[in-house]
Amino acid sequence: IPTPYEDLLADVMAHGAVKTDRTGTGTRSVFGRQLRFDLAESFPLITTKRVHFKSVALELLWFLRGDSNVRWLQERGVRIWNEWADEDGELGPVYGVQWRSWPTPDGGHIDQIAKVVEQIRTNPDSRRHIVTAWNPAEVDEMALPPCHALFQFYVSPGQDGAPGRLSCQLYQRSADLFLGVPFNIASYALLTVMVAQQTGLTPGEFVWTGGDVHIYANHEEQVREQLSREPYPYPRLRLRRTPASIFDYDYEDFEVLDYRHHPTITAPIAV
Ligand code: THF
Repeated sequence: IPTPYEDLLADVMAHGAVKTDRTGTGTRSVFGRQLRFDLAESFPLITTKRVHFKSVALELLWFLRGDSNVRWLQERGVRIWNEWADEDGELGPVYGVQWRSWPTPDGGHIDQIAKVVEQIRTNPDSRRHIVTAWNPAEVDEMALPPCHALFQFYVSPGQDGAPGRLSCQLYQRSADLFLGVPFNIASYALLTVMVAQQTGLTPGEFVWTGGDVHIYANHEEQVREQLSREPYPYPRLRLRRTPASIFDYDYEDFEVLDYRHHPTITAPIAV
């Protein structure tokens, strides 16, 4: 069983430089790492602890709504963005806003998601299938500048009339390896599967590239526990229907099959 995520946890524990950070928690940190997951084989939901897929999926649907307020998540029992919201639940122009309505200088807006799906369909060989949440003009208005900052899709041509394969690579500038990264991997793997379905392609690879990859000082005990566990094979993901567009998915459309995992490991989130 390949365990790139667990190997990276061990790498950072062994080789991470002790480094202070914005939150004052303290980390062990390395710079520049890459993980690859074959989405044709299975769905990369980490098995050495329980990952709450429902929160992952609802967060992704919330990004795709173009939402900047945590209320929609809270109404569905998802609390993972509460710490950063103001008293009205606002986060500023974060992921969803940049993905769906990047402001242009002339007062218009760019729906990067609608555009990239259309481009994958009509011009699969393009090397410009990019969505960026990193808007330098607006980072200072965001409750938190984007950690998963930019992603690119890539279509491998199908052989002998078979459908092509859709891959995705994410650049994550800052990676909370124990708490955030299992969410981030599952989130982009899910997005890739959805975009593949919408464009008539089969899921290819998800490539995760991390910038500052760190383990917080108050997660080290949890990581040691996690590294003592034997990984299971990843589960599979099934889509129950083909929605009319990338914006029409519901949580009930996703079915995770055969998710065998070790127990939850709780840890405090650095704010
Ligand atoms: N800030 C920090 N310090 N780390 C992050 O990973 C992170 N994010 C988002 C924004 N700021 C961040 C928030 N994402 C959890 C998971 C993801 C989050 C925030 C919190 C979390 O607490 N997970 C728990 C329980 C989750 C649940 O049951 O719903 C877990 O055990 O996984 C990364 O993009």
